[in-house]
Amino acid sequence: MNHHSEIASSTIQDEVLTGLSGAQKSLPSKYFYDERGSQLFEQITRLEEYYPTRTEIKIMRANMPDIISTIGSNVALVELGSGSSYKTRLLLDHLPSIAAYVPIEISQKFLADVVKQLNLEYPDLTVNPVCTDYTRPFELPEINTPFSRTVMFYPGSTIGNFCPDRARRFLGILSKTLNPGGGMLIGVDLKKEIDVLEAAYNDEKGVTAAFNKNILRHINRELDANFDLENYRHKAFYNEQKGRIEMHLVAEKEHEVSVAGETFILDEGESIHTENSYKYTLKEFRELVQPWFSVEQVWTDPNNYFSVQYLVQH
Ligand code: AVJ
Repeated sequence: MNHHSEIASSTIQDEVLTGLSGAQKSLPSKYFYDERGSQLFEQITRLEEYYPTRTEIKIMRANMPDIISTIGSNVALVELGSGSSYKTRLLLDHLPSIAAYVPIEISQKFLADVVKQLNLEYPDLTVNPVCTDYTRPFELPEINTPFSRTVMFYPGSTIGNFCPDRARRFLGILSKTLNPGGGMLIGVDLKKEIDVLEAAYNDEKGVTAAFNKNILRHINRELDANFDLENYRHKAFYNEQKGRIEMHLVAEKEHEVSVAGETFILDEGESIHTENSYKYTLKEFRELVQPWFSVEQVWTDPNNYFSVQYLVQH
């Protein structure tokens, strides 16, 4: 075991045990994304009910010339996430010149796969990957060609996984990594009718339910735990007061589970909170980023379901 994975495994153990020890049990949503979880998420993005991905892509396609001229030429493009998405390719295909493309991703394997693929598809593109947890302070790699500025790409409304306070602090960390004048192209899901929101997390085919339960399978494997997926049902609802979708796994009967040598009791009906997905109005998001960024441009769809925003560090 190398040094890095020792750190990583003690972190997952601490985080999981802490989450399960609270009055409201919880698990960190980043642990959805093992190989199977990432595949399930891919399936979610193609569901009829799941509007965010499709809508974000439509917004990007419809406004590409404007987005490209806003970003400008010869930038260092930093993506938070491995950059395996269709959205990354939209940018790479349309930006007239990119000094370097820097995908930042915690999984060594996902990152290596993407770099290999991008080198094949974009032989002239300089790819400078960084393998790290981008939610912690990090440094950008040295970029050997001159570039106009650094622009981060953070699509998918992944920012919605943080509560507003943590989102603001996280954006503060990112703004320190950017130079003044640096930019961020970010996807932000918007507040809308509750039934549209709730349907997106309660699909007919049960893919979101399988995605939610998969976090237990991942933790079973990583931490030598014995969650029985059959004991849980998927629950997702919009918490209007907090402005977020909450996902939970609800125990259908009282039972015990052992995780990394510790035993936890779940009562019948007790839930494990697995994810928050915050939704914003344009005004709320503008105020959230205000300590570090000005919102320079906002692109939306005709229904105002989703937004793609260009933020400039000030
Ligand atoms: C990847 C965090 C944006 O919150 O909509 C999808 C994850 N969870 N369905 C979201 C997710 C359940 C997704 N994000």
